[in-house]
Amino acid sequence: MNLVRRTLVATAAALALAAPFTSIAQDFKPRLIRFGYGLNEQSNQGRAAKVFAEQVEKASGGKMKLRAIGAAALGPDTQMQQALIGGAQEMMVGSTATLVGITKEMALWDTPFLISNAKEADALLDGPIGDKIKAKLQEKGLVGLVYWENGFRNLTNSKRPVVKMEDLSGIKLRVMQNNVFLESFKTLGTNAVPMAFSELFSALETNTVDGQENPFNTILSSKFYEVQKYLTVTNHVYSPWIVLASKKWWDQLSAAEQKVLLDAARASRDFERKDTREEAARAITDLKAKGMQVNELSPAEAARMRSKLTRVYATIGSEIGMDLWNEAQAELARIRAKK
Ligand code: TK8
Repeated sequence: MNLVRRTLVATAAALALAAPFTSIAQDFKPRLIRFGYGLNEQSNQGRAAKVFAEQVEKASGGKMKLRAIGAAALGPDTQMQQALIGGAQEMMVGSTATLVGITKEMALWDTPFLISNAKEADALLDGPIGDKIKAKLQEKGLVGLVYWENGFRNLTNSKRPVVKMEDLSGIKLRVMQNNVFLESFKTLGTNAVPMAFSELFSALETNTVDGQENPFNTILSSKFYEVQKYLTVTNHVYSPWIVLASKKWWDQLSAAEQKVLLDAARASRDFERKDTREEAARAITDLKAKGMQVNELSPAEAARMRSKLTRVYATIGSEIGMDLWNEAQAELARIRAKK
């Protein structure tokens, strides 16, 4: 290497080193971001929130501090959503199901048996349909960053093993604050009661309700096995979580700050899905070890429940609009054809 080239290389290297620091000074203000979530720190939600916080802090050179606040300490999902819209809180992660009152298109994700495996979930949520629904949040004062996996939901109760549909009759079942879930579980014969997740453990403990439905991960991390004897593997719906920002607040951020949050949100999503799937794969064994009695439905009973539940499809179609419903079905067909 001659001297000129060597000098050029050295200068380029020095610039490359210096560049991130100058841009951090210019593009990043000190920010404190409150990131609320509903489950506890030891849950899949808590672990991914921690990864998100670390990435944000690292990528902003310590300028942006993301404080992850779990166990609904900032309020249940619906309350945090309102705080974001008003600009009183910066960020959260929560269920899409509790967002339906704000953005009705979110009800697509409540469709029983819409998604049948992880590959379909990722492709649909991260593709044009997921983006379109996420974009609808903006006009309501929210920014949707990424979808995390809550997971396939299963049924627990303290009364009896659910072997056939009739076993559900009269069971007081907590559902999320969402009409599709309410209608679905009424259709199956339960006495369905909408309730915030933050009230659920004590409602189960005091027998205010007999049962609930959530993914294996949540049944484990929220210790529902302490107050629920029976677990029925129903996989009746795939639930996403969504990472949200207050639009009022988001619009004040620099492009560099927004990029840090988006990149970190994507990294947290990839971590969260992997972690959730690994935990879910071990969960039945773990829940049995904790004393739960687990049963799978016979194919005939599963088919009966399924055909009852698909009756709510008409309600969802009219709620989200038939155009979006048809687009989602077509997109799913494309995903399935790809293999
Ligand atoms: C946690 C909830 C939870 C959801 C529910 O805040 O409410 O049952 O599945 O994950 O969003």
